[in-house]
Amino acid sequence: MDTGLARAQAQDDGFAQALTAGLARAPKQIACKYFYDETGSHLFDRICELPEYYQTRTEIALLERHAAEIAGLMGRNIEIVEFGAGSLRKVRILLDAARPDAYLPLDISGGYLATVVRALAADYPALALRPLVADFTRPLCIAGTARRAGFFPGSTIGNFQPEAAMALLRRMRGTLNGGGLLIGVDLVKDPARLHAAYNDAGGVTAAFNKNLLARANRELGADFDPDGFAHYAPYNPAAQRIEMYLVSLKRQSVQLDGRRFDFASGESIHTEDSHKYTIESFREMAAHAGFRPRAVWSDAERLFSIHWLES
Ligand code: AVI
Repeated sequence: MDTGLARAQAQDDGFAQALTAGLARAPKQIACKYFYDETGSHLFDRICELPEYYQTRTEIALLERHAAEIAGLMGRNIEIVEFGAGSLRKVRILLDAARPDAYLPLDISGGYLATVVRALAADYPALALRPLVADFTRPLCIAGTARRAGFFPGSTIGNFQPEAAMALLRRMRGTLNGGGLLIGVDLVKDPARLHAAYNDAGGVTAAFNKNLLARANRELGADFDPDGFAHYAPYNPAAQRIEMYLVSLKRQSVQLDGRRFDFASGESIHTEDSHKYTIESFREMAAHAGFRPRAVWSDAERLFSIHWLES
């Protein structure tokens, strides 16, 4: 698991209401945070391992290569706050290098946080573990005055529209008590490479996308026919983003929550945008959000970037 958007739980995350409202809109849409029920989180873990999905392994390699420098920039006596408790593999690199006083994983899922704490407690006996059940996309207040290093890997920032991304960065900045933010950002690149990453040969991303329909059937008693929809994920070069859709392959109707939703053949549900940035465009956005962009690390192919932003 890689992201903060991940691990949204089946309990009551507003899926029913969001889906009925989203299907009533033209064009139809649903927020991408609803991908991450248990099945969706497992599918996302598989995406992170795909040969076509360069992001996860590139970010991990960057963290490993630059851990000492990152730790130096973070400084001593800090707390690390992770926005969306993500891949333990990534945060362990930081915990080992920066040796913070405390780790505050922040996630919408209390169950996942308990797993994180259990996994880390044995290996880091001196580390204070302070899990926080919270939705980091909402206004945030984290008690305490210690200087913090925020951690937001996985290019989850790309799943927000630029205005919302800027607002999120601003809110994160407000929780750092004068510290900085370490953030992973996927880069603009050859569209063919991006296209392959979201249209993998094994069909895992397609299954991840269609799991939204299966989830609606499982949890909400809807009657979607997942085979009646196609996964469609083109790169939009003007907007510099991958757009993900579920496209109806026929004229069909779906029952959900006592309501009927009609689909024309070819009509789509917009399920995700994944924005890509240049190093410069991201630094500019971070500066608009009030940060001072300091260091940036990227791989030789310029696939992915990690930024250290000071507040
Ligand atoms: C979580 N997020 C950064 C992923 C991305 O690349 O935008 C989600 C994803 N969607 C399809 N593949 C991966």
